[in-house]
Amino acid sequence: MTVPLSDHNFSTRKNLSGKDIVHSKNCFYMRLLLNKLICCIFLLILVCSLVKISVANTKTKQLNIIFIFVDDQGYYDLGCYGATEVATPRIDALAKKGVRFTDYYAAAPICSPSRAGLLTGCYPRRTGNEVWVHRPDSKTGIPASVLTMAELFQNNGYATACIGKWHLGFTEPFLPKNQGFDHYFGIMHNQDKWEVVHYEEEGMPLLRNGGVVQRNPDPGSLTRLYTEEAISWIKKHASQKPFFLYLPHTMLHHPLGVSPEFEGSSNWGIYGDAIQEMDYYVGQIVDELERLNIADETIIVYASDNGRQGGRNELQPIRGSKLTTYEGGFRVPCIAYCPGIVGEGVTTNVVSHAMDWYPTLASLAGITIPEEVILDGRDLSSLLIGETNEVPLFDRKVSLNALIPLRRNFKPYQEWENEFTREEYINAFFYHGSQGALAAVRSGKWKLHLHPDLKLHDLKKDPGERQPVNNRQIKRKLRGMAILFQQEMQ
Ligand SMILES: [Ca+2]
Repeated sequence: MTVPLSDHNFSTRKNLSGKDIVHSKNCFYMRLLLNKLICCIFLLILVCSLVKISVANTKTKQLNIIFIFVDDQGYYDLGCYGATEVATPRIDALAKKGVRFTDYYAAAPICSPSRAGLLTGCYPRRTGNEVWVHRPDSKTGIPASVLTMAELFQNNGYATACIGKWHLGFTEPFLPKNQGFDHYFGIMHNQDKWEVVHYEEEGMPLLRNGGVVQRNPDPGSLTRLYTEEAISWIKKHASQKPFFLYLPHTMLHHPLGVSPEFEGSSNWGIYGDAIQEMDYYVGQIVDELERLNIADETIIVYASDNGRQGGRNELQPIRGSKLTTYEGGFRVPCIAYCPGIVGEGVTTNVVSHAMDWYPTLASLAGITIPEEVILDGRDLSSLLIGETNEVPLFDRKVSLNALIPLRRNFKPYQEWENEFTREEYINAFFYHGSQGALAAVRSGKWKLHLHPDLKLHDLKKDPGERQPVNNRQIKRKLRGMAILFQQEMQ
């Protein structure tokens, strides 16, 4: 007896004569159907998995890094940090769609040590780069024994480039190509009179991998030239290796310059014009990432290498300029942006600093920092991606390089043993003057100036550092941290 499939009735045996056979055949077809269904589900799962793997393969390409390091931009000198004299819509948009730091510190109040701090993840003095700047006739730089952030990324399969001002040594061992960069384009030094004098006869060179592109380039052309080189290099690598692009601009360092189309564009003279040109060219990079469809796999960090000046109105209380150890010398704009990965529209007041980028970017790229490397930076990747809203505790491995700070030496004397924890010590920030001497310590909201007298400030109440607080216990605590830090750095 043949039972058409449409006559299947698996629940009403009584309606069928010879029901056992029918039931048996019905069962057979049911099994057949079930088998087919299972096969279909299996195939569906398989296809979905393959699609997923395929998507994953395109998206698990390691994160690209673009670090835009602007020179001498003060804390209040972007729209998103309170500037009213300039319009910076493209950089402000990065802050609006990313993470903006309110209490972020450069490693130093001057160019070379600041760059050393960023690229090594260490206080500049740990690598012998704490004093003033490297002139073109400098014989030193970052020692070969130090694994720079660029070397770390290069060793992990990244294409690497430095486009812009180097300022970290000019003899062979200290050149960008020997510090982890596959590609270099830019002026190695400042264009001020102290450095130009070295090239009096032949003129200061704009270089591409050791070859002279031009001599004594117009400072006003450099933001555009660096950006064009950066975009060309990004396009070359977008579909190949992940890339690490370090883009230390010559602007906004003196001598200032702008392209003709930005002259007079701001209400703040040539400095404001140069900021607006910078904003435009940051926008060009963002647009190119979107054209290349890699915006969501590329993190952009925008930060200044040191401060410039204090506030200009009552809403801008911090004071002090570049070279000083007041907040105005160290506290600078810093923004991180990567749609879909970095938190959106976050403003954080955690005390953070340039040395944090080394372990943070390594973690975001899935790179484990080798065991022998000691860093002063902390892995803030969990903060950036929104898993935490504070610096994570160091005894919990919340991210790949979270335990890094525990490699630092922490041996408090008996007298300091109960004054502060290891956590507080690691999270403190140590300010050094332009000649490399330890000048101040910040722990939480407290900042203690060490010279000429101990002066304590509550930065939450008094960011302008104008009303010293007499709190013996806090003074003693921060002084203890300073003493321990001096020991650690010996
Ligand atoms: Ca600088």
